[in-house]
Amino acid sequence: MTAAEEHVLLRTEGRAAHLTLNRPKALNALTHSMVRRIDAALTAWEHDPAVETVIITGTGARGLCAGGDIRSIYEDVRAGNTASAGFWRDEYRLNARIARYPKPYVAVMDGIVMGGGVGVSAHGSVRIVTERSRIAMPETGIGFVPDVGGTYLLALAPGELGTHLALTGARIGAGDALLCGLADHFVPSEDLPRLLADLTARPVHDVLPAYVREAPPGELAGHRPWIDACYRADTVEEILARLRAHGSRAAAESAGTLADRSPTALKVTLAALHRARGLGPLERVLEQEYRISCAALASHDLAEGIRAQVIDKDRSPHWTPATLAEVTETDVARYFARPAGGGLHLAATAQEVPW
Ligand code: QUE
Repeated sequence: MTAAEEHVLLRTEGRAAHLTLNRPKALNALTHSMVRRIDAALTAWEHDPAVETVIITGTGARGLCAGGDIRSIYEDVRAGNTASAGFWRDEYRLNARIARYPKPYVAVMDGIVMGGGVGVSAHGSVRIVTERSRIAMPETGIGFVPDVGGTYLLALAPGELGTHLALTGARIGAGDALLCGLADHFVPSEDLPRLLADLTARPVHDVLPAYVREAPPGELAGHRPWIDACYRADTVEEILARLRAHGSRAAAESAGTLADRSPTALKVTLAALHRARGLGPLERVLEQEYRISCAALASHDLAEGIRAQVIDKDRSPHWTPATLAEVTETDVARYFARPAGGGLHLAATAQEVPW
């Protein structure tokens, strides 16, 4: 068995085809070979008349997927290599493919679903959350910027909730994921085995209604007033000033979180979200994220952030530049330039594919 064969289990059961992320010691973090294997399975199942529904789940008790294999990215950056660009190319292409997949793609977003895990789930057509769901785009904490279509999804969230989630990397539960448009249905985790068993015999849209329950209420709806008031600003400096001036504990806590994040990542993230609002389809936004990711590969903060959060786990990254004031508009603009190795080009929509 190759590593990819072990790390993504493929099986069909009746009418359902299962993708099971199976790297539980790394919280199912996605490697390049896992991305390629998922893509190959989607190709095979797309043309297999016996397959009616594709389902993605993760093994282990902790959840679907913690993100990308950022240890490999760390080693790549440290060695001055750019293999990670090839990983992102295939990963973002897969994210777009999931969004356009012609069969129901059921994502079981149970437990931890972060970064790359959001990319292989939140673009699906049937996104299920449970009482255990913990969803986040935490990239600014590793000196990176929300990718895998995260800036597309968060730019579409109500008001400025997506700006808050992208900048702070805050984790949300099921109710808030539904509110923010990252998920469609709440199903209690204890009912998932029966739901998946039913999908072997019947279409998802027939089966699902009997399992869907009202989600426990989230927290963000009650925070909309200060989130919208503070985050609807043109600069990170202005957002931080408004959060500090607001006077509520919640706003002060968010200000504290932002103060710990990479100043460069914060400014690039805000610019990426604002630009995403005018880019149109997911594919255009993924192309922008690819330019940003390639630029981040040459940055100081990405390697330092991964070191501090995942390698050494000292949780005290030394960002360079260390303050927002030192990050210039020219520094930010560099993240939106065409990469030296060429950009990513994705067909805009299924309709625009020329056949
Ligand atoms: C931000 C991230 C990631 C992260 C922590 C962050 C991420 C990721 C992991 C992760 C977690 C556990 C593992 C692993 C990677 O942590 O993307 O290999 O075992 O994959 O603050 O974006």
